[in-house]
Amino acid sequence: MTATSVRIPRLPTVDAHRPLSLLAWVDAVARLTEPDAVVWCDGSAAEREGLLAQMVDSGTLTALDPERRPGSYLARSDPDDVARVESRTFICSEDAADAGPTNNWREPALMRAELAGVFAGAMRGRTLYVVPFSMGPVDSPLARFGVQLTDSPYVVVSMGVMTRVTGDVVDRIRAGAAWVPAVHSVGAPLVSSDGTRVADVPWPCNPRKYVAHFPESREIWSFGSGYGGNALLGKKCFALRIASVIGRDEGWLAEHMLLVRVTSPEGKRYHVAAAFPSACGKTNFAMLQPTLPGWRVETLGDDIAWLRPGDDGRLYAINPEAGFFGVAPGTGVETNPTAVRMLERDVIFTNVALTDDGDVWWEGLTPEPPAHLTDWTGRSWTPDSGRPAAHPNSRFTVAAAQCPSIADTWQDPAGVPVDAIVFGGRRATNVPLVTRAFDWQHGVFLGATVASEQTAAAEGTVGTLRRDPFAMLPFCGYDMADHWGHWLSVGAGLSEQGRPLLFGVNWFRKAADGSWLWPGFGENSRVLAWIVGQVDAARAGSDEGAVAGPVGLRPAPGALDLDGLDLTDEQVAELFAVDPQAWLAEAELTEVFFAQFGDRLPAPLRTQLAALRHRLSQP
Ligand code: GTP
Ligand code: SPV
Ligand code: MN
Repeated sequence: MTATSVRIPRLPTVDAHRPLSLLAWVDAVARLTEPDAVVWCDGSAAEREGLLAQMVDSGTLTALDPERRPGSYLARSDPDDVARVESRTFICSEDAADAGPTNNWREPALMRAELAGVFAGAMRGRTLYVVPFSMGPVDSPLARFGVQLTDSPYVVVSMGVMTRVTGDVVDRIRAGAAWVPAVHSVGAPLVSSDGTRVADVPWPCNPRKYVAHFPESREIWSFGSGYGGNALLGKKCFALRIASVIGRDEGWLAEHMLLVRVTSPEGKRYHVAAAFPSACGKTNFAMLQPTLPGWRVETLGDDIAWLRPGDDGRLYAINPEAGFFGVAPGTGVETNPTAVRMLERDVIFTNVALTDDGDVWWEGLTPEPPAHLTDWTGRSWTPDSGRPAAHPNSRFTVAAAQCPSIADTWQDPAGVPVDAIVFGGRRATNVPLVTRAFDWQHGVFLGATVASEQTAAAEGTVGTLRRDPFAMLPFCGYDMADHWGHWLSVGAGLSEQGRPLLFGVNWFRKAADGSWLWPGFGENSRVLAWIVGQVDAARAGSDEGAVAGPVGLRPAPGALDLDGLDLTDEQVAELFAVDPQAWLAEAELTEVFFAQFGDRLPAPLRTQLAALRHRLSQP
């Protein structure tokens, strides 16, 4: 037998708590992944233009007609790379218990060894891009830095929209700032191990995918996918999974929430954050055009909020992102005219349909589809094709600054003071239109017990009901029950007057015939007006406008403005109906859901469940 030399790769180890040499890390990852070239990015317009042109050449992007949709492009992904892969998303904490029962835990040393294998040579024939980015305005005390290494130009350009990519971050890191190392490869090397060259495809990816997080060393390793939440590592991986752990340790909250400023007809301003699961209405709510006269809603964020207690006992929030990666289907002039205007130029669309004149279309953009399209898979499509033209999870990527309703304070480094926090899900039955929590602990219970029907934003069967506490089920980097405990303690540390009020909402309740009971979209301003009215009432020490029911406070008769809505008294009653039997049955499920957390379940949540059952059992 002849001795062969076997190269055993090792994953470059880093420790994000301590500044380490960025150069040494980039070098180590390059040695592991063997790219043809290493390119440092600075987020400049020239860099973006160059990458866009390169992707048009390679077939990754189709340039749209510059007359109709200037500066805009269409990407068609591999049909098997269209959503987040929750089953391949891993939390690799030292102790399995720290990941909790709702995450996929993997032993960190084993995962490192496995990743070292899949990343070895993964970038052969490709360019490794170094993308330094900031989550939050670079100068904000709430900002956090990261560096993503990727072999995907689509990811580089998308990161340039969704985060603040700038060389300033490299300077900060050199000066000693902490940063999160994030490595990404599409997992499709262009040179095979025997040295033969492989032809590239428009959307390279790998059927074997990994989205791995190391909470202790605060690292991210993602392999095999080019899709948003799997590949744009500043977003869900950093700003939620890793940031939730940093927030736990530092006393703040990283949440899957939109953020808006609401101005009343009297000119009074409020800030509201809302957590709804993926594809359950955050972008739409963040951009809503109030139908109530005199009200104004301005956008600060549509997906992620970082909330930190201030010295004055209030909770301050920033949107750590710089762009929107929004769901296209359902976005139309009737539902979200603001988004339609936002998408007029400089947009990257992924998996929508292409019109014959070089523009885009998706279900819901116009009431009637065009007579002919090229669908998201590149096939010819007509209205009688019997399949959607755009993928249900097709998306747009666009700069936040381009949003017509963006608030002038959206980049305020200090953040904005939050007055109300809303939790919601997609529930055809049971859950009322709006409920105000009795107090903070009850509100945490409302957040912890959110369930929602599965959407197309992740792999899985659309429509099945699943628990999605705080809309964070796929995004919490540590034990979910600890997350609830953290919420309880953050709330307890706020001042009585400064503490936001907590609410539950459900825009998705259905009538017996399957139609929506509530018109939604701009009409949600009616609910928002009641919510901020409750903030005023609570600060004045009153419960005016609310009446107590078994599941929480609801609008008193006449307190929710329904003027001009085409709703019968029966329909309004149905919107708010609480069926004690159905709720008691759901309480059983909550008990089972809670039980998996064992001793980590905070005692106040057990108390809340008992109190709910007690109220439901009252005659
Ligand atoms: P992610 O980006 O996945 O986190 O989604 P999101 O929470 O931002 O959801 P988005 O606002 O994109 O809405 C998803 C879908 O829900 C779209 O098809 C919308 O048209 C629909 N939707 C949003 N708001 C409402 C509403 O008030 N009522 C109804 N019936 N549908 C809504
Ligand atoms: C979500 O799924 O909640 C999204 C899209 O906002 S992704 O970036 O893929 O997570
Ligand atoms: Mn989201």
